[in-house]
Amino acid sequence: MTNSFPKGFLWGGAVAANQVEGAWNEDGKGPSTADVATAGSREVPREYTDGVQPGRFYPSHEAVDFYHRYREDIALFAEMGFRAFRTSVNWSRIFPNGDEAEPNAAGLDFYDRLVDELLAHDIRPVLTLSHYEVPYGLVERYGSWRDRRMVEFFARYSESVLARLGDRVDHWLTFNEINAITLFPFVPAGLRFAEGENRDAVIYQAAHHQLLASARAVELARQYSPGSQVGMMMLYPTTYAQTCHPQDALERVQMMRPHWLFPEVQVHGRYPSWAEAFLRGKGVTLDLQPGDAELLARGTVDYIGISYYMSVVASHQDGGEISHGNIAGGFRNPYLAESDWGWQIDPLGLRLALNELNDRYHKPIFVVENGLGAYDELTADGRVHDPYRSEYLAAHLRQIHAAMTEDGVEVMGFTPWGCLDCVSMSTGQMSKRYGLIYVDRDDAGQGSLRRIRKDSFEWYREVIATGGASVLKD
Ligand code: BGP
Repeated sequence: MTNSFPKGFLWGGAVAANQVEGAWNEDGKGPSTADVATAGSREVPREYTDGVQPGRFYPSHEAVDFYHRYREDIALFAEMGFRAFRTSVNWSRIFPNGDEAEPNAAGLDFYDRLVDELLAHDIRPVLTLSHYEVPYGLVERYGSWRDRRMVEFFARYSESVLARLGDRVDHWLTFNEINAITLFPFVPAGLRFAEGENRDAVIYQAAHHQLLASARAVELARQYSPGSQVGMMMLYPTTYAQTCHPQDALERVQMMRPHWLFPEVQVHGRYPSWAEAFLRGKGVTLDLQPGDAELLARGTVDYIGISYYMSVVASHQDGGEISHGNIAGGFRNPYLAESDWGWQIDPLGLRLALNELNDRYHKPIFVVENGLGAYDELTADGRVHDPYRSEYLAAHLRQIHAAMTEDGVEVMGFTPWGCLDCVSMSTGQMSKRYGLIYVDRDDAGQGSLRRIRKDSFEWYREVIATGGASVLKD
């Protein structure tokens, strides 16, 4: 173990349904929040239109056509030696409007075939029930997660998925980056606001509904997928106090609270002691109903899934230049390099994240997202030479290994983000690529969709084949 990762370590890759599948209106699928997101860039924010508007370009509608090409893609994952593959089930494939009484059989059939294909290659599916898409019908009719009825709609959806796939899937995640609701509320939760409304009141009430829904899904997983492990999943922004000024240290705690709130509830099964004052400070009084506390207490998770891309800096006063790229906010850290999209690169911050989570929650941690969004060039030799990507991943893997061997953290596996190039969540671009596999498609949706192994593909194959020893010896 000192020179490699443990035998059962889950090496693999991760994507999300709405960013790879395409086929946005095939086989009965309804539109989702992801399907109303236009293409943007680092400078131009994506627009979330009111329904799908004719003449606009929506990158998720075709994405990289995984819906039709999953067999070819899974064969490539198997070639790299994947033991696990994380994707999500697209809610609006199963309940096209979200509030139907019965699921769409064709939607369930697709995930059934997908799971079987993975298992045939000895790759374990890691399935997220909700990854950044909500059936658009629920946004229009109920205002999405601001409405408590969403808990029942989600439970019905989860039950359909778990009943169908529960016998073959042994790793589940309930909500992707559940804490991101406070950072960009439309993408994970379909929230829109009326003028003058207290946004925090809407956000934290919606978050409460998601926490209840997550607990329901955990309970249903125990019933339909016995023996499986169910995780919560959060974006982890390691946060540094800018100076040793005590107020900066306090600021750091305050910046982390909106993130910690979620594992507090999902791991411990109750709101932490600081929650009430924290929410009151934002003018929020939660509508808690009889039975909520008991449900949260019953629906606790087995493990913590994290995405880790960056660290941030907290300061109680003007901390200098704001780091505009970092989706988690904060000030620029002069000690760190950044990606082409301004995300600050900090491998050691991942070791700190793993330690902090381990110290607080004592649960196994699965690094289900990490990676470098970068411009790639398909060169004249028909290849993509991307040493920057393998260097980035290797540096993070070394820190995971250090956390395991030197700090005693239990890490279950590593599934780098966007193992197959896909549509960027924040910008809608194809040119922000994370993949080990290149997909021939550009920002305007043009291209053959052909798959090409990047240099990082060969690198990762070697990493997996050697149980990680190849990155530890460098
Ligand atoms: C996470 C999301 C993913 C994903 C990734 C990279 O926040 O869970 O869906 O896309 O970030 O982000 P982006 O695509 O914006 O570069």
